Amino acid sequence: MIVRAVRRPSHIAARGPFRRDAWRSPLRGPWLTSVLGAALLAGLPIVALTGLLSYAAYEPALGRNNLIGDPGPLDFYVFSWPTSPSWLYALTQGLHVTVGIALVPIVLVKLWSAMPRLFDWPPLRSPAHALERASLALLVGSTLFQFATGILNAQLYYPWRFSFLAAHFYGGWVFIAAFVLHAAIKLPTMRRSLRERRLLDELRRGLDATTPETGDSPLIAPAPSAPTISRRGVLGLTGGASLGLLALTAGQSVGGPLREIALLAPHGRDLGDGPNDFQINKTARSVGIRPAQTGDAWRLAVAGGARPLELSREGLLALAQHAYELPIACVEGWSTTQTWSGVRLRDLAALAGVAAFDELLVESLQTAGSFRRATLSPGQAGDRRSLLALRVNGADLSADHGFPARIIVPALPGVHCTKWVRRLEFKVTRA
Ligand code: HEM
Ligand SMILES: Nc1nc2c(c(=O)[nH]1)N[C@H]1C(S)=C(S)[C@@H](COP(=O)(O)O)O[C@H]1N2
Ligand SMILES: [Mo]
Repeated sequence: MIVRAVRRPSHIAARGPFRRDAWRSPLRGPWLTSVLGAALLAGLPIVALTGLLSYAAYEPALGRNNLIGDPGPLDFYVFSWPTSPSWLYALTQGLHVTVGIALVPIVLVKLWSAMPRLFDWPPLRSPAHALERASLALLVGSTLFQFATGILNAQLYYPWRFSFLAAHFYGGWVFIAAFVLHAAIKLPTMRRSLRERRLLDELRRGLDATTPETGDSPLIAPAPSAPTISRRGVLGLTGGASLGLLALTAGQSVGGPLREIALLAPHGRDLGDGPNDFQINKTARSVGIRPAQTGDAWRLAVAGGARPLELSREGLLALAQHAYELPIACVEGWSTTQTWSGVRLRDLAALAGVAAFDELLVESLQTAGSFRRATLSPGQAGDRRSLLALRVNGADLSADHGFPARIIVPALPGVHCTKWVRRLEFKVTRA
């Protein structure tokens, strides 16, 4: 037969990690992998969904704040990001980053538990097998990529040349597709395996009672070595590490006493003085804001209406002042709630004779860097709590917190709470 004449990979002996008996851990098996898989099935969808929500939150006017470029087919926005509740973005992005970080140990141990499957031999048995392996490669690759880029970004560390947002966004879609496929394929196996052993029983078993799983799963070592840790030990260490990361991270978003132990929070926690003593991402000096620019000569321009304005800080302080307790919620997961006071954006619009607008363009004194401009939707600029803030907690804004004026809008991602505002332009973009 012709087929016989072709030398097929199955005739080549497996070597190294491709040999099934190279994998010796007596703990590996579908049950352990399923328990870890179930934890990820609960946690990863939260991370993926809140990631997409973050993308939507950036986006008051389609395409405007999209740093990636023109909206494409993956950029579906079914709603305009709301301003209530004011802590919405602090919650969604806090979950994204905190749950993501807490899942790290589970992802790694899950990868360890399923490792033999990454070394299937022969590597490609059939078209179906090839497809399954391709989807696994995408799943593992995109997971590692999302975690690595996300964590480094939240640490403000960019050891790469590509755009984090574009890479993390499209990587997110690859992950979602591969994850849904993987979960759908594995769900029956997972349910069957979880029924075979009860978690509570397994948690009672010490090292002595730790025996290999039984069955014909390729995860089970054909020649297991003696156990050096129980399944209880592995799950305890993994869960403990996960809870430990949670405890050291959550405080940066939750606040209160937990903030004191948010040791993994990337930013210093005592950068200001008195009422201005709360988190600072970028200092005035670090982005090149000079005291001369923010002194008496500073004017706020308000454009786009029938009566363009130039207002000094005194002029702004002479207008009706309003105070609200609102969070700044950074895309990197941390947030901080303070009492801001200043002039309502909608009052400024009215004063400048703005009739209707599609977006509010905010420009900073800052000339370089990504966060010097932002656009707000009419809903965001029109909320009565949306301020051009001049003071915080009863004191003038400090230079680092955006003196003379900064944007504070409920539920707005922190990146758009522009500091050192120089100009507001109410724009009509639709004919
Ligand atoms: C399963 C994995 C993940 C998926 C599917 C995912 C998805 C997303 C998406 C779609 C965005 C919005 C991007 C944009 O606005 O263009 C985002 C933002 C973000 N993600 Fe993830 N992500 C994942 C894991 C993580 C992890 C583990 C971290 C770690 C801390 C993380 C940190 C971040 C940060 C900091 C942002 C905000 C970036 C910015 O706007 O500057 N992500 N994520
Ligand atoms: N002009 C300007 N405004 C800015 C930024 C900036 O770098 N420049 N950083 C933004 C980001 S990312 C956040 S989270 C909030 C709060 O950052 P802060 O702690 O540096 O004030 O301010 C935003 N406003
Ligand atoms: Mo931020």
